Amino acid sequence: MARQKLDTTAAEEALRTIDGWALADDGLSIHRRFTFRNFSEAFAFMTRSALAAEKLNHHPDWSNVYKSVDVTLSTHDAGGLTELDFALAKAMNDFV
Ligand code: H2B
Repeated sequence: MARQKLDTTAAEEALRTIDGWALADDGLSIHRRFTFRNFSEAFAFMTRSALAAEKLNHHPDWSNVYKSVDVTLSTHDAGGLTELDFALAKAMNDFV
């Protein structure tokens, strides 16, 4: 999958295809807060997401506090957003 940096227009277009994610002010990343019923569900989501990330060889910047998981996606090698970020965002949405 392309690790080619998307311009802002392409990123905004891709963003419309995934629920719940927002573009950072600098346009270089997307983020979403996932909130679950308890820690166990939050951690199960992280486990599934981690396996999806490994498959894509594309990894989230994230943090977990109790039942919420904050995720930021960006392609560090490209210095911004690529198709990979949107592929991982879609995969994560499917685990909710
Ligand atoms: N994850 C993210 N989010 N951005 C990257 O640029 C990236 C990655 N690069 N996971 C990958 C791994 C790269 O370092 C390896 C060598 O493919």
